[in-house]
Formats: sequence, structure tokens, C-alpha cells
Amino acid sequence: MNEFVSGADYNIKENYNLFLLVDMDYFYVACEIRRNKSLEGKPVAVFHAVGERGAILTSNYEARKMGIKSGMSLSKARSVPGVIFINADMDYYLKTSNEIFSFLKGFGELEQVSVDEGFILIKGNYEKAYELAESIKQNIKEKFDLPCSIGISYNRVMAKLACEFAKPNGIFVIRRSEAQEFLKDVEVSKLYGVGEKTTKILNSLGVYKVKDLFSIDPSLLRSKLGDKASSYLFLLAKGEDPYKYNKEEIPKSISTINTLEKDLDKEEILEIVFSMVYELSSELQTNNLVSKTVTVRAVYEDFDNQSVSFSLNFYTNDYKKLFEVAKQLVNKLDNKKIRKIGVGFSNLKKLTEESLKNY
Ligand code: DCP
Ligand code: MG
Ligand code: MG
Repeated sequence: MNEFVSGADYNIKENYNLFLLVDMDYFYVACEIRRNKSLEGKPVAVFHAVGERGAILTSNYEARKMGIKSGMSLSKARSVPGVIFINADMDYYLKTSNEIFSFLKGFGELEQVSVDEGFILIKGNYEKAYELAESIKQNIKEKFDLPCSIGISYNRVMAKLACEFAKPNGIFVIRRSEAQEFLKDVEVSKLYGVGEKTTKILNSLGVYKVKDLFSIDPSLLRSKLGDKASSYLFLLAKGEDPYKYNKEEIPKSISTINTLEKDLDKEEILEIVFSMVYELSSELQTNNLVSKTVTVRAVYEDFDNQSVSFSLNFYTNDYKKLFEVAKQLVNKLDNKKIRKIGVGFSNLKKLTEESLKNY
């Protein structure tokens, strides 16, 4: 845990809007360890089963050290000896999550953003925020016997970043006065909303750290990412929250497409579709979005292509519900060998208290 440093700019009269991002550590695995103490200290992973196959949802740090990461296929993960694999018990994790977030409501204005994380908005100074974070951590440990990490900063995106540095089981503060200096050496992939795709594009331009962004031609960046994404990126790089000004501005859709290593039948692509749904639903979660329409697009071996969509009557960013829809859609595809497979979510909106009920 990093020490709270009462810096020169500290002044008891400070009264800022501050954000605490509480994120549970290796949440699903931690829930399992909580009810089976014999798992403590051992490498453990929780998976979601898809027929005979499956994918890793999360793993604890012991298992991460051995290369077990979320999104990995179960078959690949199983090739690592000594790891304990547990089939996901969503009811238990959601029940635990509900209990934690009902409890957190008592600490300030709460904005839950996913099953295991939420912002707490407070007014005050960084010292007060730090003390509150310590008390939250201690309470969650005592009441729920679960570890969490807390990031503290002056806006949501910086609190989220601070939480990355707090992990595991810590508290980390980024003050506005330190933000510029701090951000310089941060990897661009750690910025809020910068996913794998954007990171790849940035790396190809020689941008790895935030400071690299300021040494490339902004028009080059705009040509690669578009005007909006590049202006967001520059705001993030300066420690500002671009989302705050664009509450209503949301993408029309998000999608991903994969060329298969070899042409496959539709029965053989479910595991790949699952990973794609999982990846996209993480993107929804990071951007605080929910969706109600799923599209599956196949390019067949003869280069013919087909697109099938279905809309739910509710919004969600739960990979499980979205995968159920995707699975039905895959079923509707032609019985031809598939060369490329795409998944997209559209009809997006910001997550609200109401849409969370379906989560
Ligand atoms: N999860 C999910 N769907 C996703 C992404 C994650 O169901 N698209 C699950 C698995 C995690 C839990 O949600 O246990 C919380 O996600 P986090 O990203 O916070 O990951 P962890 O809590 O597992 O690990 P960390 O300690 O890095 O926060
Ligand atoms: Mg977590
Ligand atoms: Mg989380």
C-alpha cells in the first residue's frame, strides 16, 4: 500500500470533488476462496463453461504469475499444471456484489459501474479521501472477508488509473498537482477506454507511453484514430475526463472481427465467439455502456457473407446474456465453412441505475 504523503500543496481547507474507485481484487476467485479457505495461497482460476469447452473469467495473482489470464481458453489454461479450475457460480458472485454495493452506499454518492467496481463521490481533501478509503478497505475485509483496491483522484478516469496502481490490495492517490508528471511514464494502454485495438495502432506509431503522444504529429493520430478518438486521447493524456463533457455522446456500435486460422464449421466457432463477446462486453463495461442488439457476421470460404442480428428487450453488458444471443445467431448461420467471424453490439446507451437491474 502506498503511503499517503501530505505534500506541500496539502491544505486542510481544500474542498474538492473527489472520486474513489473501489474495485474488488480477482473478484470471482476471491469469492471462491472466501468460502473455501483451503484455496488460499494456491493458483486458482474461475471459468465459464461453453459446452465441453470454456474460457477463463478471472484468476488470482498466483495463477496470473503462471500465465493464466482472463479470456484464455480453458483447454489452453488446463495445460498449465497445478492450477485449480472452478466453474463459475454467478449467483453467488452477484449476491456478494449486491451485498458489497448496498454496504458501500453508506460511504457517499455511489455509482456502480460493473459487478465488482464503483465510484464513490465525495467532497473534501485528499487526506479525508484517503482515510475514507482505509476505512472502506478495512470494512470490506471485516464484513465480507474480501480484498479490494481503491484509486483516489479528481475525476473518474484518473481514479480508475489510480486504482490500477493500487492493485492488488492497496490504495493509491493521484492529486491534480501531480497528475501531469505522473502520467508521462504511464503506458497508453492503461488510459480509460483505450483498448487493445487502439493500443496496437498507437504502438505502430511509436507511442507506448503517454509522453510519446506529445511528440508525434497530431494530424497523423487523427488520420489513424479519427477526430473524436484523438481528441479524447489528448484529454486523457492531460489527465482530463473526456467523458464528462460528452455524457450523451456514445458510439453507435462496437464490433470486432477475426480471420480464423483455418476454415471452421459453425459448431466449431462458439468458443471464439465467446471470447469476442467477452472482450466486447469488457469494452462496454469500461465505457460504462450497455447494449441491446447483437450482430454476428460470417464470411464463408466462398467469400459470400451473412449478417444476423437480434435485439433483446432490455439493455445489458453482461457477457453471459450477450453470449446467449450470439449463440442463437451462430445457429442461424448457413452450414458452410467459415473463414472470418465478426461480433458487434449496437443500440448502445449509458448504464443507468435502471439498466443495472438487469445485470
Ligand atoms: N468479468 C466478467 N465479464 C467481463 C470482464 C470481467 O464477468 N467482461 C468478471 C470476472 C472478474 C470480475 O468480472 O472477476 C471483475 O472484473 P475485473 O476486471 O475487476 O477483474 P478481477 O476483479 O477479476 O481482477 P482485478 O484484481 O484485476 O480487478
Ligand atoms: Mg476487480
Ligand atoms: Mg472491475
